[in-house]
Amino acid sequence: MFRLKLGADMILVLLGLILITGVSQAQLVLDFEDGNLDAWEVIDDVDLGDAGPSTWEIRNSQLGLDGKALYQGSNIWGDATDSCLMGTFIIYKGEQFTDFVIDVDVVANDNDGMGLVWAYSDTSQHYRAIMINDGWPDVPVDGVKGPCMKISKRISNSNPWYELLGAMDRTYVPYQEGQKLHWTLEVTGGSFTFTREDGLSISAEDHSYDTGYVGIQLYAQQAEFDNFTILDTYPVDPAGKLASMWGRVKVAR
Ligand SMILES: [Ca+2]
Ligand SMILES: [Ca+2]
Ligand SMILES: [Ca+2]
Repeated sequence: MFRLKLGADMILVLLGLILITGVSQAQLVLDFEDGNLDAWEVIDDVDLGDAGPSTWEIRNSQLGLDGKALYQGSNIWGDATDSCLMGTFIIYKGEQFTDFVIDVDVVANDNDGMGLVWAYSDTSQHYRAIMINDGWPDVPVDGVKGPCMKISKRISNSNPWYELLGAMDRTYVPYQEGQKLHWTLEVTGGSFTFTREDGLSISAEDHSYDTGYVGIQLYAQQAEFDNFTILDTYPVDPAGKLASMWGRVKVAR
């Protein structure tokens, strides 16, 4: 008959295991210091209006970030009718994520569209949070004209491209151009919260897409990015992991 006697030391070990498995989270910091963009894929959107292709590169920061930074210097923008803030993506292909927190340093060299994308499968399937200080698009297909910040779901590679999930326009505060900015995006179980360094924040919820790649989207914007940090917060079978670790502890005794 199996008998388990829980001594105080065993209880401490078990509590320690629960703590370790419960909070064990992998963090990835992409600081671009190795000059290597092999893990990233550049995708310029379809039917673009003007000024492509994109020119993503790693350069020594010229805008006050740390050492080397990711930079996009073209003014690539727009679908043919310029209706929904499209341009270019750079997607980190090293790993896919479900629940996570992204932190990134940003400096904008223009007043146009920039933001993050996630649950990215391809140009027709992902989410984005994007902001713009300028007054575009002139005739927005989703009804929200800049200056604004919004969260959208990409649903097609033709009109209407994106479905609006959340928007801020009258209360939007323009970001500072030429200054070091910081963004945080938290994604948990289909809830999204994008927060800027000045506290301006937008949230939305959707459950169409879950796992996918993460990256950056620009519309007519030149900007540097650095310290692109991804904290994976998705619990990978914590019960199974705990059971197997507990089994090893018992065997060891
Ligand atoms: Ca750097
Ligand atoms: Ca502009
Ligand atoms: Ca521009």
